[in-house]
Amino acid sequence: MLTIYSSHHSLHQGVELKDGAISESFEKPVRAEAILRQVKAAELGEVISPTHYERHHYVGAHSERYVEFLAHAWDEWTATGRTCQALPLVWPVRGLPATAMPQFIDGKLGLFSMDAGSPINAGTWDAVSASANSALTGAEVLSKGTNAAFALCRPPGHHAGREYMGGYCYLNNAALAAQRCVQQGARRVAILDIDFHHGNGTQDIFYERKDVLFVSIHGDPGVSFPYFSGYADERGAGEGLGSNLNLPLPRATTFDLYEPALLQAGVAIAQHGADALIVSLGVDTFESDAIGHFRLSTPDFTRIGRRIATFGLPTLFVMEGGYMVDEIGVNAVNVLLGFEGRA
Ligand code: OKP
Ligand code: ZN
Repeated sequence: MLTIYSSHHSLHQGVELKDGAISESFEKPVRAEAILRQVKAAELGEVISPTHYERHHYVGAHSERYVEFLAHAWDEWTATGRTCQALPLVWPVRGLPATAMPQFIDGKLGLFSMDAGSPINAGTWDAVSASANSALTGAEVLSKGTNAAFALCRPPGHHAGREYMGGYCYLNNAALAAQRCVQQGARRVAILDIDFHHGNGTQDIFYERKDVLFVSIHGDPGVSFPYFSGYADERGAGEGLGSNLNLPLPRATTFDLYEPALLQAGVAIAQHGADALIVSLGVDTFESDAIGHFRLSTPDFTRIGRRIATFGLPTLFVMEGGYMVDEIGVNAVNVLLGFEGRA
């Protein structure tokens, strides 16, 4: 299987608010480096760099003003004299009108974010655009008739909505790939999100569309991030009604409970009549993950890959979460080896 990877990801090193203090983010460069190491150790296949895409390719899945905000946020932040990472501190919650876009960067940071989990620093845009370009390149490869590819994206993307960043995410890599598949002629695309956290951003982007099915298996949002999205009764709206399927599972879910959800996802993907499948591949469902609360084991990831292969679709895997650096490589690559029938 072909892997698409850019070393530019390491230009982004975030911080997060944890236990009342600012500290290094769980979402850090060694994650992607560990996965790349395992891709090579397992001889998964060739590793290529992404093609360059101008930023208008990000518009569609995202709004133009949001893409422009991301591209210029660091310059606008430093123009105010600050050199620390940029974080939002005020949000347009219910009751605040938010009719106009603020001119000042602090206002824009709040308008275009869902939480304080996506800091912006000097290298963020380079890393974020390289990550998006990896997913776009993967979609291109798929559209040319390849059966499977792996976009080793970092930062992740599935919490990023049409007009907001959050949860370590900026541009929605999986959504951009799905959008590219449609542009290249796929009539119907399915996105299967197996990260521990609900892919609220991907759901947001395709909620009113019927050509892209979004299916997500994740920790019950009543007790897990992102809390405000991911419930089973969110089924899509307008033309997209019925094209969104959330399968929330309780804390401490093990494979015996996970497997039926995966089977149900497969049925929905078959019913949708998808020509291509994008998998938002998070391995923070691992039993000892630092922020996820499921209990999947390393061999369970191979089983997941084997099961996804039975869906019989050209498949692009797009890396999302997973926070145990020692195991992230083996767990992610096990999904890919299982898919290929090599494990
Ligand atoms: C990103 B992805 C942990 C708080 C969790 C954000 C989680 C983002 C997960 N102390 N904050 O879906 O893996
Ligand atoms: Zn996650």
